[in-house]
Amino acid sequence: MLDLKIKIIQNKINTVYKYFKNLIEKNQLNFRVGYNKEKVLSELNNIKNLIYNSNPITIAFVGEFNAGKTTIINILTDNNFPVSAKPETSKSIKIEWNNYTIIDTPGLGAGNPNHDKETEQWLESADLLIYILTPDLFNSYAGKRFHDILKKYNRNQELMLVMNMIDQEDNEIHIYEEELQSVIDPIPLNDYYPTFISAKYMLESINADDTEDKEYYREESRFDSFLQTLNAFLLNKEQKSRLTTPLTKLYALSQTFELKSDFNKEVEFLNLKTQFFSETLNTLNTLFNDFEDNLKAEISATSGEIYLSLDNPPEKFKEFLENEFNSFNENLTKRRDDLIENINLLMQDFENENLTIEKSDLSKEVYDKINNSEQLKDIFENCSAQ
Ligand SMILES: Nc1nc2c(ncn2[C@@H]2O[C@H](COP(=O)(O)OP(=O)(O)OP(=O)(O)O)[C@@H](O)[C@H]2O)c(=O)[nH]1
Ligand SMILES: [Mg+2]
Repeated sequence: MLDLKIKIIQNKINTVYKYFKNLIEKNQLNFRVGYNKEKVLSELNNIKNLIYNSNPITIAFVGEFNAGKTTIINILTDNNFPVSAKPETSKSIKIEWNNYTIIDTPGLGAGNPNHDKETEQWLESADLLIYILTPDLFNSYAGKRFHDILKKYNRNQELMLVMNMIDQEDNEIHIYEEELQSVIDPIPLNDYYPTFISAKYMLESINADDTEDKEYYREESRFDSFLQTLNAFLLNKEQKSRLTTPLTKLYALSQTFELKSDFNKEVEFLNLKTQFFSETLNTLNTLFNDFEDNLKAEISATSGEIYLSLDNPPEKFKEFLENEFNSFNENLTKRRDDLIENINLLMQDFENENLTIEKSDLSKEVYDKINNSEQLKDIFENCSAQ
């Protein structure tokens, strides 16, 4: 059922794609430096493939040089790519991992423009980003660079923050959290799924012979919390990223050319629609987040009740347990039904709002213009927004 709704959104995005395709194929255009008609059409074709794509999504590990990107990827993927205290990775490396494609990029700020360029390409194009920082962030250029990147690439919704090398200082995690928050204000830090780890300790745990050492270093490395957060991040963002990536790319592509004739109204109309799609996606995402939070709350409430009852078991303990499980099931069913209902309401709003846009003065103006111009009819043929 959810799949079906996503299909509707995919079809709408496809309509926007068709708009663009006709616009580009049938018009006189001015291109930005480095672009021409063939290039734009071929990129557009790539975007079309993305709309319904089920290819593995790409996760780029980015951040300062020497922050431990390759070390972390090696641990995750059980590889042995070279790491070093000098700038080490110079070309991006692709690694297939659990249905994802991980990209190891060269670090930023090593003073090599080719490294920075290579990485910036992934900052733009990877589906999801994992930004690796170190506590060093706060006494170097790294903090400013991180801040600038957040601003320039506008990938807030697709970025996870990992602070590595916490073994280097003896701080409590909340100190790092507060410092990080001050760099990214006013965005709440938790939007970025922050985790704080030591890849070095994780390696020591892997290589330790002694079980006690293994456990000690594993705990100190905080790698388990990283894995847990990474899982949540991927689950939550994956579906959304599959939908927003083609939209973001269409938008970026629209910045590479301009029409020689006056299409301001059409552009305004398309922007209105794009914005409205992305708002719907955000709401959908919030619904899922809330559902997940509620689910966790139900689980912890029920297990809490049972846990407390163990100290002082009620007389009919079996019955008590049955009741607990029944009410847990009931609550769960209700939460699920609420979610489905909310999604249906959202989709209804989506249709209504779409209709309002279609019936607006702006829309009327655009369609009148199309109807009265043979050239425009040709362009928008077959792709009037349904
Ligand atoms: N103290 C400490 N050192 C680490 C940690 N993780 C990695 N290192 C070391 O930091 C150095 C850089 O690690 P890399 O994994 O090569 O870092 P990178 O981000 O891939 O570096 P580039 O490829 O140059 O961008 C190596 O000497 C690692 O052994 C950590 O958690 N703590
Ligand atoms: Mg590296």
